[in-house]
Amino acid sequence: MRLRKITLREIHLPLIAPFETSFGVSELRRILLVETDVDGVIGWGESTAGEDPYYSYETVETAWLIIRDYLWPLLRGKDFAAAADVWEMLALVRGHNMAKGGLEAAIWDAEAKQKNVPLAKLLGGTLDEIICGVSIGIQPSIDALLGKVERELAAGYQRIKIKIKPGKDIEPTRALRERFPRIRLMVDANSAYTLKDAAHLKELDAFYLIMMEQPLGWDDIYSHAELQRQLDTPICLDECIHDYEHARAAIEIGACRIINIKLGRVGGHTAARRIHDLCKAKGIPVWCGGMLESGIGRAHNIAMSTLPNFTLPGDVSASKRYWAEDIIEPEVEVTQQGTMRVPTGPGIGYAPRIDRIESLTRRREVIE
Ligand code: OSB
Ligand code: MG
Repeated sequence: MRLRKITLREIHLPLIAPFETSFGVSELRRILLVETDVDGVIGWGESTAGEDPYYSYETVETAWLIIRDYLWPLLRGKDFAAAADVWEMLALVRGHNMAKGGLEAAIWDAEAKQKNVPLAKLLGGTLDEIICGVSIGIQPSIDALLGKVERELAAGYQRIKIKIKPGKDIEPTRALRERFPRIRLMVDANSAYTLKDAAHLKELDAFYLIMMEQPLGWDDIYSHAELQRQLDTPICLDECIHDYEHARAAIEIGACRIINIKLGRVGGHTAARRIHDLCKAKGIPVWCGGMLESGIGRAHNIAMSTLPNFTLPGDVSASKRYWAEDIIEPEVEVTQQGTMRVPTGPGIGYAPRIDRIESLTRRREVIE
């Protein structure tokens, strides 16, 4: 296989409602789509880099530059046997996993299409239905939050995650737990606390959460181990886990009992699968995180979630929770049981709507 051409596009897609986390509010997604031509077969990927360097240091701008000026030259004119070999070929570039992940995922889609198999199968996925949860941004009031959770539960979602930050943590969680005593509930702080808040975070133990996601520093594995020793609630790491070695360190020192795998954060399917396999061997359950992706990134998340250790509901939810109209066909839908059926067509199994993508495109560059 040889990569012949890359087309980068930045599309602008307004969220149907603002999404607030401890690091800011997102209303309009700027999304970097990566189209790869692999021996004439087209594959699609999405870089999950954000508009601003707040979740991680990457942005749409940095990912674009890294793909064009550093990743493309590493692949140009080179033969490889499979998409699984691409991650290693990009190793010269340190970090920039969201840039790598968007490109690498597109090559996986192309290989699956070339072989006429679903991407999930090519990855070694074994599940034909995946389980889904929702991530709910910080709400203006507790009533607004309760109403929102009620609607998501009625839609069938199996797990509710709420975003928290100092001052908007204990009370919303308490209110939800009182109203819905039996649901699978969790919180995600996106690194809004420090170890000085340990006693405060310990108050959340009273609400028997299935986990607390990334309470401390985005790159601080060690402090999470100190915190985990003080909490009954399992810690799940998100931001901290950039690669296999971080996952191994976190597990070995007891910094978490669960890991959220995001394709972009770890640099694509090959890296994600390695982390998945490590967690499986160590008895650490994983689930698929989300980054407010368009249908392209969402489709890759679904394929990844078919690996056998994705035993907890992921932040993989229906297109219509985010977009008035998605950029793929059909849109991603969830069943009344809070599951998704994995598509059986070749590659990601959802067709990019080229006309719609073109009309949303603000910037385009062909690299060959
Ligand atoms: O921490 O999981 C996160 C969105 C943007 C940045 C970080 C996170 C999130 C979410 C949304 O929680 C998940 C989704 O796509 O639904
Ligand atoms: Mg998170």
